[in-house]
Amino acid sequence: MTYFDPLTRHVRLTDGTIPDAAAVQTRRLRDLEGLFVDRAAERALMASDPLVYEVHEATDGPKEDGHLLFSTTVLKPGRVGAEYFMTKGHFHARSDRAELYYGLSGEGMLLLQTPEGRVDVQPMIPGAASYVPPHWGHRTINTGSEDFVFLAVYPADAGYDYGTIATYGFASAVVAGPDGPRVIANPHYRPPASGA
Ligand code: S6P
Ligand code: ZN
Repeated sequence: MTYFDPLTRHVRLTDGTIPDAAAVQTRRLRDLEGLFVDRAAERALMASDPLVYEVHEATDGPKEDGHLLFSTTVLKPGRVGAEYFMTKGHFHARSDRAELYYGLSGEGMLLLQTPEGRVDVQPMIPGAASYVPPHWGHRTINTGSEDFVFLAVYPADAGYDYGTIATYGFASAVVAGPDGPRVIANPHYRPPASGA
């Protein structure tokens, strides 16, 4: 038997970074093209192509059944029109793989959706531990005025299916309303004919 060595990573609570991160993924507005409700506002902001979020991947452990991976997401504050900055959102390539999110700083929402288009929204604040059950697509949204940072822990073989969200979208979007964040229907959502 070959054993994988235990390890510890320091997650900085001040800004969500992981000093010994194996990798840092950067997502700018260009990487989210076509995902926001207000396409004119999206085009207008594209000229400056702002940083929307970073993913700090703690380890590069084996992407195999039985292992876990963990990372932080640092989602910047900002809006495209009335809609808050958000992650691309994905299903897991192995869609039966679950995940746990833990809010570290700032405030946001976790938007979840089944392949048939049933939506759920979980508020996320520091200390909130939110469960993403198997088969739910998931996206996070920064509804605050500071960085929204959370830790994600997921099976190493979960993988990513971005295509389903890119094709059909989420049925809901989160926008700034007069009294704070509002969940609205996404006019661009195209329900899958018989589940994605
Ligand atoms: C991985 C987990 C997160 C996201 C990250 C960025 O399963 O859900 O680490 O990858 O929040 O979101 P996205 O949708 O761009 O991967
Ligand atoms: Zn995930």
